[in-house]
Amino acid sequence: MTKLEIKTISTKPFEGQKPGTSGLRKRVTEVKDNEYYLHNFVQSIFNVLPKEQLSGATLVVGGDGRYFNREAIQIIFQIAAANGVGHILVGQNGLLSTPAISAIVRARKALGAIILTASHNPGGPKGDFGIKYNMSNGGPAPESVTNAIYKQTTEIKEFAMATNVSVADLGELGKHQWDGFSVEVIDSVDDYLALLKTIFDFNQIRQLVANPKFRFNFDAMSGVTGVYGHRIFSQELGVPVQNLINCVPSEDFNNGHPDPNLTYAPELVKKMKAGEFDMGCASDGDGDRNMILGNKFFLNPSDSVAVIAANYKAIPYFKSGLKGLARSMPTSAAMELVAKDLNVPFFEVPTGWKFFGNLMDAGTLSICGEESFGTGSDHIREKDGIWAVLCWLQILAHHNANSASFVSIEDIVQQHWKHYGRNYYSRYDYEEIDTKPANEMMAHIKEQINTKSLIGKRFTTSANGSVLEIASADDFEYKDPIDKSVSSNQGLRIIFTDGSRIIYRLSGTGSTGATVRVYFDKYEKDHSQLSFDTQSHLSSLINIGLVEIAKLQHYTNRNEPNVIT
Ligand code: VG1
Ligand code: CO
Repeated sequence: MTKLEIKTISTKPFEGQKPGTSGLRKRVTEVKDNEYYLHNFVQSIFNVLPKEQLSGATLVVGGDGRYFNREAIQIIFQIAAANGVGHILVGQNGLLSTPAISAIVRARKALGAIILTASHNPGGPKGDFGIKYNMSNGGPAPESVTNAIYKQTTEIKEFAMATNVSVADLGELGKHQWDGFSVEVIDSVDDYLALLKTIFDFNQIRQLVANPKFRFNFDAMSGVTGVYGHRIFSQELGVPVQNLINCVPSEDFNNGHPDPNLTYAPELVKKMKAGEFDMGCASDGDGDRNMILGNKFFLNPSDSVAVIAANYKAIPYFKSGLKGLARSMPTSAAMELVAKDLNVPFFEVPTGWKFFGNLMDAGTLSICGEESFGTGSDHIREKDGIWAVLCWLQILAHHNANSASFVSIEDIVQQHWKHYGRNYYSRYDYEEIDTKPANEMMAHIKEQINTKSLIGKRFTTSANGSVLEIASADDFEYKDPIDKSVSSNQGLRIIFTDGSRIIYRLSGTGSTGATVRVYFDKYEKDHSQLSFDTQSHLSSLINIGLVEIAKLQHYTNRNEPNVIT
């Protein structure tokens, strides 16, 4: 058997290799043009993993298929082999969705995974590259680990690589063997599909898909889920292939922005607005996000996860009940109403999926979500776009099993609002703002929080002259109930006496400049208040948030957000 030819190479630290909300995300140019940029980061990951665990371990490697992933995968093979890793499972053509990786790590009892994705950020030679480490539970590394990796990147002096390791054809399934090291190219979908089949009733969903009253459309946004869409929706569930759009993974997402929202998925949004389909869905570059639309109806992600939780009985996986429910802090408060109603524990965590993992591992969390089109459960430790689509298919199948007229997504959501009340909710994103003014604006808000000048402040709303009064304001801090670790500075919160909320955060997933996110949430219980247009119903709160409290235009010189959700 071929012996590994291991070399140690000297290097110098690069600045700024600090993982953000979800891994390290950088412009491809920065990664490619700086020799050993990627090598340093990968070696730093191995430097923090205990040697005895690393030795002979199995690692999963794959990504969303973006530009530079193929080269990066070969580099990871070489550094992993030199660091004692025994076995690497890599997706065919290097493709694995983030949720599929989580499923594979768990099913195959791997030590962890290296995921190559910048998720919803654009790709291509001028786009972004991303890399992230996941742990043996299949979830993103917690802050203690990412901080340790970052520390290594600031001190690194050398890395090791096995120069004779490479796999020329990642398209062919099978095993490549060296002395003490192997790479196995595996099917991108098999393990993940096997898991989904234990969660859902595929037969019941097949019947829904075959119902002529139900028209379904899926948009993979030229990301990795094209592969999964073909296999799961088409081959397994019978969706006609012509109803799968942008389902060929592309290195630059077909020159698009693989972020499933109302701005960046225009093709799908147009069809749904025209009433061409009863359910339209999209996922992001790496397949962990989902957007679901009904016929001429926008399903807000915060509502989506709350409705899934309320309808848990339709989904076989949850047949023995729910352990608990959770949402990220800026996500609308719809979820806790469901938790209260079902009498199960509820948790509010900071933005980023890594915060849900401990609760799931401790057996206290079943379903959770983020307003940013992220929805998931404890079947894995990542959010899961295809899973969310299947949840909705299953819920629709359940409601339509014995119904003469078609029960739509909108019908189900309206029913939900009647029972629980409605959280009008919107997020404004201001992208590519200079870091300085963005920080100054946040400091301006923080100052008002620190001096307690906001508490008791009253605003007369333009709509009907009613008064909104601020009850509390803080900088969100989270203490993990399981490992007791504390995460500070997780977003500025303004809470009003009627429960309305305004939240300010700076994005932690961008590669350059700053993105300001402002979130608005207003609850209405009265049945006469459930059918307003979201933007007009929130207009007073939005004005208070942008003008009165943040002085956003003054600081950022921006009139309009890039994206409104
Ligand atoms: C954004 C979202 C957050 C999500 C994160 C990763 O983070 O707001 O909810 O968990 O992206 O999603 P930020 O820091 O930019 O607000 V993904 O699909 O990019 O891995
Ligand atoms: Co993603």
